[in-house]
Amino acid sequence: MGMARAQGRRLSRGFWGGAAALAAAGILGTVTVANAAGIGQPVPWQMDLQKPVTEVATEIYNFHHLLNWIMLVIVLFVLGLLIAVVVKFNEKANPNPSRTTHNTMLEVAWTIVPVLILVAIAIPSFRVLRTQLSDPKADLMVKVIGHAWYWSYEYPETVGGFKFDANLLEGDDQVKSGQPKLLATDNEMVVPVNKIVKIQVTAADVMHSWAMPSFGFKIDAIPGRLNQFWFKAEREGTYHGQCSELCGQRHAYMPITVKVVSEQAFQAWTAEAKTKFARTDGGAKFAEAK
Ligand SMILES: [Cu+2]
Repeated sequence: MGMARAQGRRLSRGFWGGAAALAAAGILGTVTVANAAGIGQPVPWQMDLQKPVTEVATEIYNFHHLLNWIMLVIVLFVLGLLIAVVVKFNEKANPNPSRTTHNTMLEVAWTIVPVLILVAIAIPSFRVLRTQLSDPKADLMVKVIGHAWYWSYEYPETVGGFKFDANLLEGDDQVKSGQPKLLATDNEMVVPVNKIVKIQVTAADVMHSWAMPSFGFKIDAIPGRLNQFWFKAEREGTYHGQCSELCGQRHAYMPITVKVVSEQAFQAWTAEAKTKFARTDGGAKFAEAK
């Protein structure tokens, strides 16, 4: 028993060594977070997730960072134990190994502590799910249709009833626009800021997926089915995403661009879009939504 206690002391020294390493890594982690990514599009050498601009994305972002910290603590703790074992309990340093096989306190601890960690993870995890599935009342509905290989958007009669395609902006057009390569489209989906936008997503040919990193979601576009998701962008700007379901030859060339604008700018846009784009008969048809 005396030997076990001595081992316990040695283990605890390993633990404090790990804790010191953790502090160092914490400083490193802060530096990484400071090198935060761009808004609405990735940047070269990006380490972090794209800056979130919706409630759902913010919760996912925070949850992601919480998990990283928990992971870091566990990894360093295990690393500390491993180093302690290697250094202090090798054959040379510890020629007469202990024959101890059970330690009730230790066994209870290493059962309870992981359970507590999982509970601590489950709580914010379910909170994110609840926000995602909260399904608030829509201020604007937009129908999104995936095609091989572009997206089209239909706006309801309440804002003018029109539809248009959004194709990849390439060549000189892309260079002149100053928009990022392979991420920008000729026509953008435009939505008002701080309004709940619901999208109903389907596909005309094969499966696609409408994904917008800074809004914190991707949703499958499946022929013959209608998927629905909501977002409330809290910051004006231009946001880029990509088709995220391998859909064929030009899968990498059907980006998504969403412009989040003020209410007035949105009204100005719909007034223009009404004449510019093809009219839908009585506006887009939407599925019954809560
Ligand atoms: Cu696709």
